[in-house]
Amino acid sequence: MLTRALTTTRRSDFALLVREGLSRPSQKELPSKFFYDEIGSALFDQICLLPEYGLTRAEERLLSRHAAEIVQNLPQPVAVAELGSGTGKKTRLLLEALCRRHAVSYYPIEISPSALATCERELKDIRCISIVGLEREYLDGLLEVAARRREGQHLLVLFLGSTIGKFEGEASAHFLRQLRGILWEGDVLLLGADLEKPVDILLAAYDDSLGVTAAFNLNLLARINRELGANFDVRQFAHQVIFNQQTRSIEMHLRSLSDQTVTIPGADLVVKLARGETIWTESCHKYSFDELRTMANESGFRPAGIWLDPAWPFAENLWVAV
Ligand code: AVJ
Repeated sequence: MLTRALTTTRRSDFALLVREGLSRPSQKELPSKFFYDEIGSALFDQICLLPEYGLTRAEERLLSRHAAEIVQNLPQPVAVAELGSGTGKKTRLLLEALCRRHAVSYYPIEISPSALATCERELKDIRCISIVGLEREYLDGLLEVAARRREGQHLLVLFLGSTIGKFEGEASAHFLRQLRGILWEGDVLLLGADLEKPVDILLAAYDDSLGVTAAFNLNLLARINRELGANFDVRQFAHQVIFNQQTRSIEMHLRSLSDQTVTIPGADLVVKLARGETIWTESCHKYSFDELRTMANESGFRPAGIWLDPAWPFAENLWVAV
């Protein structure tokens, strides 16, 4: 149906955060949100097909089995906002179930224009939804959706795929409290959370034998070359995955294979890397049930439903704003 996109340009945000992350005196880092340019988004779609990466299939199974039941637990009428739209494949299952009750406005919020375009293309055939894509950061986008809501209309926020796991430690609770602050009592959050599982399974999921995840990780350097005119020799870096027992998180790093100096004109920066030094690119926290319950309570939500996949420990959580 109706498709519109609201766009802003943020090239300078990329330059700024690359500069900040790579000038750190100790652990250098790059924000994982920049993985998803056109190539990165395509690589992520391939990751979701890998036998080792069971996460996306687990969530797809949960939504295809339980969409009707999830929808029964929602207030109505409801508008849907999704944080990070991905390809729209999982969202379709929910939107189709929702459409059996009433027509739905769907607001995918996404900083990657290519991901947003894919999602809009994939979902526009669902007749009872109107799609308004917002090329924004999550909470900026959500504020905009909240401002457009009609009298008596509730919000369903989708935060799928365990993307919540990228927030380190206290940052996840902080993010959820901010999100809660934009919502009204009775609004709902559907939160996908990957659960704790044996470390060998996790390591394989983030370091697959075909090297797709390695390419996904290395693409961040290639993107800095393309967009900021840098001269990273991508072959001088290796994909490295560790499980951090303290934080219960998978960490992805890019390890420098030699002493090297890289120039990044677009970020006005020259970086020196020692052989063996890493750039930390992503954390993916793995949750326990207790932790999810505590997180809900501490951020102003009441857990109202949880659905679990039997094959790959993953939880779809329905939380009501209180
Ligand atoms: C999209 C953040 C949920 O953490 O599993 C997959 C990203 N990185 N393989 C995840 C990812 C490497 C993914 N999230």
